[in-house]
Amino acid sequence: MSNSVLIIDDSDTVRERIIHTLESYELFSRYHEADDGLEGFKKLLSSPVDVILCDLEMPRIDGFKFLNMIKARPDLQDVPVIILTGMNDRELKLKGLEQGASDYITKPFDPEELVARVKVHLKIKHLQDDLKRTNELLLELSNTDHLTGLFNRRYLMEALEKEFQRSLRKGGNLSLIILDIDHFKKVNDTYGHLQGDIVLNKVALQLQKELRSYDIAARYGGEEFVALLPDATLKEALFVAERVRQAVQGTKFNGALSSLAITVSMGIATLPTPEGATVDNFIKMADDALYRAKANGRNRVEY
Ligand code: GH3
Ligand code: MG
Ligand code: MG
Ligand code: MG
Ligand code: MG
Repeated sequence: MSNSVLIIDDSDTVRERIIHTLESYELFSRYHEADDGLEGFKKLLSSPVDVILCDLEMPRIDGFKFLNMIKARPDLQDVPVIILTGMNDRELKLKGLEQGASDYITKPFDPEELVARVKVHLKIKHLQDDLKRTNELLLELSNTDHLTGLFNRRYLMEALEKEFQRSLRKGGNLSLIILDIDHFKKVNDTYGHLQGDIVLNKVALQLQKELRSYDIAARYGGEEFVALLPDATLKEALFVAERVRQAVQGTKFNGALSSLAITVSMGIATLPTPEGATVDNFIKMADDALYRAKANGRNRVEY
C-alpha cells in the first residue's frame, strides 16, 4: 500500500490521534502533517497525497480558505478533502461540502467511522486516477481526429510510411493529395469558429465520399486534409481530386451558413517519382503543388 495522507490541524494531539488511528489499520505508507492551511498547501505542492484530512478552525489559513486554494488548482482539485472539525454545525457542513470537501466528520471522531470514510474516498480517488490514465492512453492510441472522424495526422504518417515503403519495394503507384480550404480564415471571421467547424466537417465528408474503401482520408492540420491513395496513378488521383473539388464547390449549407460558398485547393504527388524520394520530400512535392494551386487562383488542382 503506497497511499499517502496529509493531516492539517493546529492541535498536535489531534494530529497524533488521527495518525495513531490510521496506522493501526495500515492504510498509509506516508503521513504528512501541517498545523494550518498555508503549511498544508506548501506540503501538498512538494508531495502529492491521496487524501487530505483538514481541520476548519486554524490560525492564518483556515480550512475553508485551504479548500478554496486547492479547488482553484486543476492539478490538486481531485484530491479528496475530508473536513474534520469540532464544530458540529449544519450550516458549516453544507458550506464545506459546497466548497468542494468530499466529506465532513466531527470531533471527537469515532476511529472506525473515520477509517471507513477514508477508505471510501481513497477508493474513489483511485478510480478517478485510473479513469484519467485510461483516457490519456486512449487519446494517445487513438487514430481518429475528434472533430471530423477522419484519421488523425499520427495515423496518416504511420500509414504513409508503410504504403511508401511498399510502393518503393513493388514499384507500384501511390498518390497523395493535400487539400486546403480556400480563405478559410474568412469563414471563421465571418461566422465564428463553431460554424467554421461545421464547414470542416462538411469538407471532410465530401472528401471521404469520393474515396475507395482502402484509401485513407486524414485531417492533416487545422483546415488541411490529406488523402492517401494506394495504387492510384496520377491520372486516377487527378480524377478523384477534381471530383472532390466540384463536390465542395457545389456544397449547400443550411441555417447561418446558407449564403456561404466554399472552395478548396489541392496538390498531388505520385510515386514512382523520376528521382529517388523520401516520405518527407514526397509530402513536400504535394505541398509545393498545393502552393501553386493557391498561387494560380485557388479552387484548383495542381501536381
Ligand atoms: P488560404 O486560401 O491561403 O488557405 O487562406 P486561409 O484563410 O485558409 O489560410 P490560413 O492558413 O491563414 O487560415 C487557416 C485558418 O484555419 C486559420 C485558423 O483560424 C483556422 N482553423 C484552424 N484549425 C481550425 C479548427 O479546428 N476549427 C476552425 N473553425 N478553424 C480552424
Ligand atoms: Mg482547530
Ligand atoms: Mg492552411
Ligand atoms: Mg493557408
Ligand atoms: Mg486555407
